[in-house]
Amino acid sequence: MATERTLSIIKPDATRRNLTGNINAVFEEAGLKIVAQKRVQLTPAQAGAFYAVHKERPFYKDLVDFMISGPVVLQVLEGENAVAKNRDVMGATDPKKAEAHTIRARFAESIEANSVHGSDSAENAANEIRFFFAETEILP
Ligand code: IDP
Ligand code: MG
Repeated sequence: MATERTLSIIKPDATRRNLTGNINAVFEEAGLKIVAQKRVQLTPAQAGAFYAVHKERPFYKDLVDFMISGPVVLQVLEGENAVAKNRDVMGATDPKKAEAHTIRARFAESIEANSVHGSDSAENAANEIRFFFAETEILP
């Protein structure tokens, strides 16, 4: 298994409830190392471009509004199989369908306000990391 990097976002529902540390503990206990992290307020343009793949979906506008409703924590996670491992610890998109130990089962408010984003492939991870971070900001 190769060492990989993935992009994680702690979403506004979770920053609002002061859950950054609880969520980071899950990543670290799973063997994912937080090699870059910054708390930012996304602009509408940034959130819209980041989720452009969902532009035609009925939930797109609400999703962008939600993602700019408060600060997010942008992160690069590194570890063995980091993309799949992060998806495992996140749990299913809909917290009602997520396994009990996962971040979304434990912390998410709804299918939209589901506390975390994680890249879904190595290729998307590379693009998403580049969207938010300069290489000099990533410190393994
Ligand atoms: P993922 O975050 O598990 O990869 P995606 O299908 O890529 O799920 O959807 C991106 C985000 O859009 C979700 O995390 C969630 O915030 C939101 N979303 C997805 N499906 C729905 C829906 O049916 N209603 C409302 N929001 C949704
Ligand atoms: Mg996705």
